Amino acid sequence: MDIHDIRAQFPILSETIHGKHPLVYLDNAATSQTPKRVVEAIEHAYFTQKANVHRGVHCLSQKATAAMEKGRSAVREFIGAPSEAEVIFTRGTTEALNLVAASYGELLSPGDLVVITQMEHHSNIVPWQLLRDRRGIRIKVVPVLDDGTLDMDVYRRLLEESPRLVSVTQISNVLGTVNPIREMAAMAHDAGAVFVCDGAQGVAHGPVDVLDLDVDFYAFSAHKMYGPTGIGALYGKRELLEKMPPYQGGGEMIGHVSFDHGTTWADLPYKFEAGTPDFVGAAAIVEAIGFMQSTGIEAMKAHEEDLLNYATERMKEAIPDIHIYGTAPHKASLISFLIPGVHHYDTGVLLDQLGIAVRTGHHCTQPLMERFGIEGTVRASFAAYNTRREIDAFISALIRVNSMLR
Ligand code: 7TS
Repeated sequence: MDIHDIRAQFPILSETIHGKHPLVYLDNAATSQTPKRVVEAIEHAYFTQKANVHRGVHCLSQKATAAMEKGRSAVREFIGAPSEAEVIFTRGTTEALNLVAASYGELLSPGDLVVITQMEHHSNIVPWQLLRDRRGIRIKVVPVLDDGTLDMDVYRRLLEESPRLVSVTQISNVLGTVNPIREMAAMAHDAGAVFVCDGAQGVAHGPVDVLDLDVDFYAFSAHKMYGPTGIGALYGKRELLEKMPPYQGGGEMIGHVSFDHGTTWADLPYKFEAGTPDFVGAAAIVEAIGFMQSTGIEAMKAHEEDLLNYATERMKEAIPDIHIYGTAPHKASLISFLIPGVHHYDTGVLLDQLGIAVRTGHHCTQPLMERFGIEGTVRASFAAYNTRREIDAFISALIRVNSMLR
């Protein structure tokens, strides 16, 4: 992996912050930066083939449609889905999870059990709570242990209660914990439950194969994997998608509409894609996947692991009593931490003054914050283009923050 070559593809990485500090972008778990080839694909789509998809006889519409469907094929291949019919474009992970909760949720009955975990992002909690309010399902939660791993004993016990559905994040956006998704999905299936995986953090940090994981649904966002914002996808097993009612109604998702003879649905995946889709974003996903594949997904993972280990060691050296949340043996490249006695927000603001972009707050995981008895953390999250030199700059800045605020 040639880091100079990679960085050259991201013009923003050469920007300065507050007019003087080189940008050190460590907020990749929120959104990654975008390589030129993705932005060029967006420009190309707007300048040369902007026409509404699927409904045009004219050349531009056909080009736009072909580009969007090429995006779908690229996604299918990228996540190892068997068929394009099983890849539904959504606005992102949030919409994908809402789709499952709203639509698969229609197949659940009052009293049915849904199991989630204490480390879920709000987008994998609230849709199930909305479903509970609407349909009277029950929700039970797998707790998080002190090191940030899931309490698998409780998971096993909850499965004995025959849940209908289990929904778990592949990687915690706060703790970095990489959950044993394949094992958890197999256990859920043995118990007769459908398994949903929130891949928002997982998809950018290692190869994904939905067949190997044997998940029933997999949700992710393109903007966290070097792609455009506003688009993501839901993979779902065909036999489940076939049974599910549409999520939204509108153009493109119908077979035939009639006031007198009933309305029928389009085939998969269009049944779940009402309205004009983000066909430009769908076309540009091809380039985000291309970037990841040409860089090498395993090489990126190894590089990020090196950054994680280096940053963790250097942080502990620099501030021995720093508190790191999430120390699971399998951990993705992010570190949530607090300097004792210093508010996470103050740390974030001062780091920003020194050119370091980190995220502070509850990271849309308030139940997890409650579990650890805190309001929020500072989170540094790494991507393929980050370097050890940037980690050094981050640590120097952290040392300054520590000496100023304590
Ligand atoms: N699930 C997880 C695990 C996430 O980390 C996020 C976004 C989402 C779902 C929602 O994704 P979206 O693209 O639909 O918004 N996480 C974060 C974060 O950690 N900081 O900002 C967004």
